[in-house]
Amino acid sequence: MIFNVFDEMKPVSQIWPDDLAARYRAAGHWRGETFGGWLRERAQAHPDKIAIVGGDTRWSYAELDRRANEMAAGLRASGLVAGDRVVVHLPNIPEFFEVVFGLFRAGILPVYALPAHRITEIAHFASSSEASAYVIAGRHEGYDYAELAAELQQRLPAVRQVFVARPDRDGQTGFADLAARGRAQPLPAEAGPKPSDVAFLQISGGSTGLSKLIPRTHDDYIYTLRESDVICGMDAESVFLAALPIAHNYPMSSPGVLGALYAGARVVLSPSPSPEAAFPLIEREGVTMTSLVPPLLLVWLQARPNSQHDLSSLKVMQVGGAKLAPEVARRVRPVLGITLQQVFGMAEGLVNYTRLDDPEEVIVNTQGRPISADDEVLVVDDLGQPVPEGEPGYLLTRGPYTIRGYHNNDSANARSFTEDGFYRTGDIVKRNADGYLSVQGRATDHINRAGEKISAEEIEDHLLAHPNVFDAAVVSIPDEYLGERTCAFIIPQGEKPRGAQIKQWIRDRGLADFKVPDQVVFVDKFAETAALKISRRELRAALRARLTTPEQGEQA
Ligand code: AMP
Ligand code: DBH
Repeated sequence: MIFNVFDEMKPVSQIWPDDLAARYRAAGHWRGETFGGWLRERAQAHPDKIAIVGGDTRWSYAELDRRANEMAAGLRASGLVAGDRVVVHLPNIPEFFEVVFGLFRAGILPVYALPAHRITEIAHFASSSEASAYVIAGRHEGYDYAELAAELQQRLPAVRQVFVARPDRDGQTGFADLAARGRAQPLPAEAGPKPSDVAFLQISGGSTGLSKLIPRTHDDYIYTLRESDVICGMDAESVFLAALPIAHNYPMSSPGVLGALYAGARVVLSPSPSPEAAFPLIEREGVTMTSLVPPLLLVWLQARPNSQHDLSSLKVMQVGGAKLAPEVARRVRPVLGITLQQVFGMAEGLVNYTRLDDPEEVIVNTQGRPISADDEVLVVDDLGQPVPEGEPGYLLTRGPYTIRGYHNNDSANARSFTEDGFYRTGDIVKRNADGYLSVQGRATDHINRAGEKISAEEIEDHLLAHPNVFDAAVVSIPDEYLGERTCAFIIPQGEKPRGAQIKQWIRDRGLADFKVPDQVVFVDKFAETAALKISRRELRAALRARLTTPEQGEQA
C-alpha cells in the first residue's frame, strides 16, 4: 500500500521533516484532529442545528453525521479498504458531504474531480491515483454521468465499482443502497485514520501537462480551516453560500464549505453562481458570506442595482482564484455595501487573505498575506536569490500546510520543489514591507481562465493528434471578462480544418468544456526568423504578441 493509513508506510513526498513537524505540533497548528472526529463533535454539541441546505434538502449536523457513518460502513461493506482511492465527481448537492465524510471516516481517500471534467480527465485522475471506485450524481444538468462511468470502467477495469448519488435506472448502486449495507454491517470498532494520514487527493491546475495529485493530511488541512475561520470571521452564526463548485479547493477550504462546517455554521449550496440562482438563496437563508472568482464578481456587481432581493445579511464577499483588477475591487463596497476579501491560494497549500479590517487601499491593491506566521515565503530572481522588497520575483513557499511533493510523481516533484522543500508556485509576486503579496504574473505557461487553470501543453498535445494539424501553440490572451482566454495557433496540413471543427475536436477528446480554445487562429508558420532554438515559452510569447499588439504595418 502506498499510503500511511492504518500502517506506518508513508508516501515519501508527503513527509515533513521531523523537526518541522514537531514545530508545527508544538505551535498548536496540528492538533491531532480528524475530519470524522470533529464532525461527530459538532453533531454532539448541536445535533439539531442545520448544517447543509441544498434544493429541498435540509440536513442537521446529527443527520449529516449519521449519514456519514452509514456511508463509511457501506463503503467498507462494499469491499473498499482503508487507503483505497475513490474519484468523487459531484456537483453542489448535499450528498457530496455524505460521501466525502463517509470516505474520511472509513480512511478511504476521495480524489476530487470538477463537474466540468470529462472522460479524459477522469480517466487520468483514476489511473494516476489507482482508484478502485467512482462516485457520480447520475444525470445532472442534461449530462448523463453514468455513460461516462461506463466508458471509464471499460478503459480502466481497476475501477471496479460505481456509486450513484441519485440513481435513475436499474442496476445502479445508489447512496441509499450503500447506507442500507452500512446499517446491516456497521463499521468495526477499530482505530480510524490518524491525524497525520493523508485524508484526500486534491487536483492541481496542471501548469505543465496533466494535472497532478495533491496529498493533504487531516492535520494540515484542518489547520487551514481553523485559521481561515478566524481570519474570515466564520463562526457558528455564519451562513456560507457555496456558489462555485465545491470540489475546488478554494470554496472547499478557504474557509469554504469545510471551514463553515468546522465552525458549526450553515452551508447553503447554490446550483449555479449566477445572481438569478444565488440572490434568492441569500435572501431566504440569510447568507453572511460567499466566495467568487473575478468574472463572477463583475456579473454580480452588474446585477445588484437591478435586483429587488434583500441581500442585507451579506457581510463578506471573497474574490480569488485569479487576479482581481483594482478598479473592480474598488466597486465592491459602494455597490454591494460589504467588505471585499481577496484570496490568493493554491491547492498545494499556501493561502493569502486580505484581513477584514485592513485599510481599503490594502484590500483593493493586494492579494493579502499568508494565513500562518509559520508560512515561509521567498520572492527570488532567476538565480534563486531574494529580490529587494517591493520588486517582482518568483514566489516559493513552505509551511505547515503546503505539500512537500505531489503523489507518485518524481519528475514533477523535481521541477516543482527546491532541495530544501520549498514549493515553486510558478507565480510572480511583489511583497511589501507588511508581508502582503500582489500577483504580477506567472512563470509557467498555464492559462488562468476565470480561475480555471489550463495547461497550454495539455491542449497542444490534443491538437497535435488532429490529422490536419501540423503544429499547435496555445496561448493566453488578456480578456476583459474572463481575465484570460485561450487562443490556439495552428499550422494546418492537408485540408485546412475550420475553427469550429478544431473546437469540436477538443470536446470529442473528452476534455472539460473550459479547455476548448476560445479562439483558433491559422498561421503558415510560427516564428518570423529562422530561430531554431526558440523555446515553446518564447514561441507562445511571440504568438500572443501577434494578437495583443498592433501589426507592424499598423504601427507605421
Ligand atoms: P492551483 O495550483 O491549481 O490550485 O491554482 C493556484 C493558482 O491560481 C495560483 O498559483 C495562482 O496562479 C492562481 N491564483 C489563485 N488565486 C489568485 C489570486 N487571488 N490572484 C491571482 N492569481 C491567483
Ligand atoms: O485558485 C486556487 O486554487 C485557490 C484560490 C484561492 C485556492 O486553492 C484557494 C484559495 O485555497
